[in-house]
Amino acid sequence: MTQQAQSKDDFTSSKYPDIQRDDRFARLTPDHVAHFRGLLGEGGSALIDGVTGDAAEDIAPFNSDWMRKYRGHCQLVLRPSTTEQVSQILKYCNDNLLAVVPQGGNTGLVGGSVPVFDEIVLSMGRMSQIIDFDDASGILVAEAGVILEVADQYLAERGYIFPLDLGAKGSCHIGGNLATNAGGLRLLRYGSLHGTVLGVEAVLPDGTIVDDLSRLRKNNTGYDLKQLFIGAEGTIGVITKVSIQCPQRPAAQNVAFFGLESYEDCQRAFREAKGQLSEILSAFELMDGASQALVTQVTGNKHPLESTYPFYCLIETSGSNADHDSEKLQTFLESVMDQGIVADGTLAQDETQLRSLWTWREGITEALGHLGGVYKYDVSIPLAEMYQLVEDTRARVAEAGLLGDGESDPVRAVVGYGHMGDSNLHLNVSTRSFDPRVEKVLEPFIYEWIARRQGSISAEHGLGLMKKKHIGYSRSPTMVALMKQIKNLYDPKGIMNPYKYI
Ligand code: FAD
Ligand code: 2HG
Ligand code: ZN
Repeated sequence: MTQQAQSKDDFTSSKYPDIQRDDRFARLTPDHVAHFRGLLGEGGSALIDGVTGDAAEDIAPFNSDWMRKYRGHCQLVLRPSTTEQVSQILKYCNDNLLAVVPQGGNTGLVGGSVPVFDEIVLSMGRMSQIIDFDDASGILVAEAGVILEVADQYLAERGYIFPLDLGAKGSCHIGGNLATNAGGLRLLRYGSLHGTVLGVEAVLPDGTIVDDLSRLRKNNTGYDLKQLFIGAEGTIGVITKVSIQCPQRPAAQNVAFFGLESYEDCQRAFREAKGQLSEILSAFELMDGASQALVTQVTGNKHPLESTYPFYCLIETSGSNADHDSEKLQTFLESVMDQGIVADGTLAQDETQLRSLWTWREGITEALGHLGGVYKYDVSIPLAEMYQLVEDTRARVAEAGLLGDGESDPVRAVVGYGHMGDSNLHLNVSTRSFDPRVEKVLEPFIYEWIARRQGSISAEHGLGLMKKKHIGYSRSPTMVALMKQIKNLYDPKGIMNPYKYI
């Protein structure tokens, strides 16, 4: 995926000078590198060493995040292939006060997966084995570095589905998905990873291996400690293995895509979809007209609907009977059109069309990434007010004189889309390049707007570095203090993913 090139000034440490390197942490020496080389073996791919030699080009992708917004100064990437190696690495880092950033597919959108200064990157890409699958129960056990799409293809061949799907599936790891508690496109149907994950194996900073790789659906024996690793964003340990309950793959899937005249109509359509499609509804996604215009601009593809509308919705059904489901969806579409809720709509006639319709929703993030820097806000707000945030932000950016079509206008567009079925909006401010003037107009305005409505400043992407200073908009001082206690208990020396949200 081509993104904008980065310049010297793009280092996180230059852009955010208020973040200072913690001098408690040791600086890497050739002796440290020799130790890791001894641990991981001489094999070429296990270690990328920029300490004793020049490895700038090889290390660059591990230093930069997917958005090209954050960039660190890491000089050493370690790529273990076993849990024991992860344990030995972390123990050594803990003993020697070397800071570590766990990294999966590096698709995170809040700057959590890359170093800020010279932290070691612990990349999980070589821990990519599927360990076990039980055909009767649907329980999959796999290493953390398995790519989400690979896991899903493995399951597809066995009649099952991974209970999470998202646009970055070709790159993100299931360990990274757990670490961010990713939500994705079908949370409406399969629920959160907090419910589907049955077990986790993780390594604590002192090298302790926590074997909680349960394959049990029910297990009420004290605190459910695995939950702490889900959504911890690499701040208390490294997830090395995952056990997850996978549902039966639906025999039939159908997709409808329609245009609507107002956000109120989107809400009415959602209400109708729940009523009429109930048990087969598996996704209800929202896209505004501005987001679709940008996807059209970047891809050059013909939009599925002839006319343009201020809003679009994508509905997916997943069931066991194709004829029954498509009849239901057809009746639904006729009903919402008769009621004047939906202005125009189309139904996918085959698998190719189904995939093509999905690209108009799934492909927004990638398309916008081609146009420059994107400020991303991933928020939960009560449904009735959800789109108002986009309108208020657009008005604010315009008022500040930052929005326009000219090359010198910093902001190209303010767009909104997201998982309407989960009241999760993605507000994206598409700029020609990242610009502190824009960031100043957006923050803390957006966070204050959300806090006033008791929303969440992070619905599914996490806090990372981006929202480190802003956690207080969604969590009380008591809760933040409890989180700090947990962090100190698991990582008393603070070596795990420092400078990030906790
Ligand atoms: P990384 O980006 O490598 O890491 C993310 C965080 O997890 C970091 O803090 C890192 O330190 C930590 N981490 C990674 N692996 C481990 C591990 N094994 N143990 C401990 N900590 C670890 N998110 C959604 O929720 N829903 C979406 O629909 C969605 N769509 C996306 C679409 C695109 C095109 C992109 C680029 C991103 C999208 N995301 C979405 C963001 C999402 O967070 C990630 O795609 C994914 O969950 C991160 O996985 P990863 O392996 O890339 O993790
Ligand atoms: C999605 O739902 C992802 O497409 C990414 O969560 C959202 O890029 C974004 O802001
Ligand atoms: Zn999302």
